[in-house]
Amino acid sequence: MTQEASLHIAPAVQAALDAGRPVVALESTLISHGLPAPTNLETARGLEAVVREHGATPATIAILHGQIRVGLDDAALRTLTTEPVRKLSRRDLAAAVVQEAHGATTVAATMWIAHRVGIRVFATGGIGGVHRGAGETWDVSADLPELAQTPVLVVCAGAKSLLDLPKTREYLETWGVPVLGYGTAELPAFYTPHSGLSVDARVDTPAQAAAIARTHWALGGRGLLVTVPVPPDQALAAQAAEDALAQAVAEAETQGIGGARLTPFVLARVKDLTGGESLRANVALLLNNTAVAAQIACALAS
Ligand code: PSU
Ligand code: MN
Repeated sequence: MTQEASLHIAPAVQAALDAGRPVVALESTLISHGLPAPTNLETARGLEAVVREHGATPATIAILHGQIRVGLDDAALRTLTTEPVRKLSRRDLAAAVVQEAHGATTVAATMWIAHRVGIRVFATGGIGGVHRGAGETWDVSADLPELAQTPVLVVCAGAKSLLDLPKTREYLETWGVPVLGYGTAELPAFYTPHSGLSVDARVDTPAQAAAIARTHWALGGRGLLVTVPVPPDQALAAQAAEDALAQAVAEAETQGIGGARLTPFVLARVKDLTGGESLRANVALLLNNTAVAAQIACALAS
């Protein structure tokens, strides 16, 4: 398969996989399109450091010059924050490879690549989902069908209320994706710990999450979500988050911004509208999710 020629696994990641040691995949869309500079590069480095501190190997995934890369060095992380980089979901991978482009992978694309190389745990901030108004626009993130078909455990802080959370929840139920709450029985809503929606099961330790993942896979299940509330001291006030998101979504609509550009636009607007508070919350929850993912990866490997 020609695609193999364009897949490169970093030696440290390959060594860990060969030895059965824990590996945590990290996505790159949040670096290139989700966070502003210079926070994005600092965060990319910080997430890798957190994985290492917890005894696992980080594997940040992206496409550089058309090559699928699993595990990035610092020069590659810098490229993702300084050069033009496409946002790549599943449908975009082949064109980026053939056209030798740089691309940052979404949750969907990262999950798929992680699975292909044998990585089972992946940390991110928030997943994409069913957008508000999806009845008209049909805007449903490719992250959802990927969770339905690819056996990777994804650790996130829930999804933003920019999305239609009840519909997102329904989609996951329909397609058999377990939604676990880490230390909570309520689905977190990214900037805040509360959505008013329940999770399918609560877990309180990495070992409990790992046991459910193992059993889900043994039963023929595919993706699963572990949702971790934003650390309480970093959470946004619910109303402030809701107001900022509503205003950003309305502005996107007025300006005709939709599709793949919607989430990056909304994230940037919410940051300005909250005076940077949303950015602090975003970074804090990313670091926290990544620590939980590394602990789960260790539990799965033992
Ligand atoms: N949510 C965030 N930050 C992000 C994303 C989501 O808080 O950076 C990114 C993730 O990479 C996710 C993608 O997979 O947006 C979903 O985009 P879309 O809705 O276009 O599928
Ligand atoms: Mn979309």
